[in-house]
Amino acid sequence: MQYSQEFHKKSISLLADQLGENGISISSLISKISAFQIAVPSWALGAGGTRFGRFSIGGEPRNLEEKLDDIGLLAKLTKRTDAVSLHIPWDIPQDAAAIRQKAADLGIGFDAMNSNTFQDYGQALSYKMGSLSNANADIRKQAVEHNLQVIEIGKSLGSKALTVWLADGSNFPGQAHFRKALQGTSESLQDIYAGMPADWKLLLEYKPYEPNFYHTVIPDWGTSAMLCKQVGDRAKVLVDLGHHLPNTNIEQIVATLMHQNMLAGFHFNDSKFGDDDLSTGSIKPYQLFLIFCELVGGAEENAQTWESISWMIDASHNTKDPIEDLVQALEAISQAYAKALLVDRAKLTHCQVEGDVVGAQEVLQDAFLTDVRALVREARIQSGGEADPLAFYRKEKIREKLIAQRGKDATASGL
Ligand SMILES: [Mn+2]
Repeated sequence: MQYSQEFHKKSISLLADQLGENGISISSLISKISAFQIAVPSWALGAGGTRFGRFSIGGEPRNLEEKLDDIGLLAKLTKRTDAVSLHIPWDIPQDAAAIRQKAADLGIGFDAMNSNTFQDYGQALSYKMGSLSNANADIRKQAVEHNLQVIEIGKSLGSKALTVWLADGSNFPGQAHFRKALQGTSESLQDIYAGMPADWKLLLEYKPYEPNFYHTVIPDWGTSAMLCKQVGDRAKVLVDLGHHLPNTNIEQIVATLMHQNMLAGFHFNDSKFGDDDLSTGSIKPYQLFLIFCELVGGAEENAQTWESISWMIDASHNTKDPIEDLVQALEAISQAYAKALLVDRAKLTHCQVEGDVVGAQEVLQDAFLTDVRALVREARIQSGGEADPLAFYRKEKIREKLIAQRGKDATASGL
């Protein structure tokens, strides 16, 4: 919706009055929203593919340098991201020092490194039947060595974390030995963990199905947490919002993990049916809000510190301009966070103790239904970002400029 500068000022002052009456300071909200930065994955900058096709948006980044340029642009417009999450082998830097310098010049750091043992890319042994869990010890060893190489590349860039997502599993009964697959995975992860610097953390992702459809070695948060406990203190569970069966109570999983200080971080996206990787907040914004309520509550009640959690977008699809999509995602995440900060937690606790179910729901709805767009915009303006990043992007014809510079058929690496 179009808005004038004057309307924005009126909105923010009205909101300040309303929140002030409830004892909430707007300036402390603005500083929290401004400080909250979400990493962008290198594979979200090109049009995503499906099993059926891929439609290039044009002007996609052709190499790591151009991916950094796109994230630098996003950072400049939104002030909501300050890091990139790289994927190896898609993003192997030719000159790590030069890449690190370029990123620093753009105000971009290196978030968690992602290994890839879910496809073959010319390595000696195939991952067709799995990687860290493979029944063949030589393949497990090769997969461990790949992860160790990813750590080395990450060290050269200043990253401090490794994310492991395993596609390992089976498509038919009898294909895999469940217990041996878990044992192999646990031992492989221990070998990887032993090769990690002492200030790194390991983020272990889970997913119920796909690409395997009968069994997945790490299908859920419980299995991931169990493996992490076998591996070490710096191994924790990564929650990818799309990696759940329909209607799973993800906010409860978040609370449970925080209760055990086992939440490593997030992969933000949204879904209607499965691992759809749709834009965060586009399908289930109330769920996203409830997840943030648990995050804010868990941090305030010292279950786990806010700073110990990693934040990243993991979305990619084939019908939007990827930069516009990321602007929308960063906005949706900031809004959900801002709304969760508005929850009257003392009142909520009172309602819980008194058994006031209606009152508790009102507390949450009050926060969720508050229009925080002006607040998030004000935080962005105060940080030096664009008041309306999407409008700016379109007005400046940035995609057209990227197409002129990189070509209509330029394709980013990824799926
Ligand atoms: Mn993910």
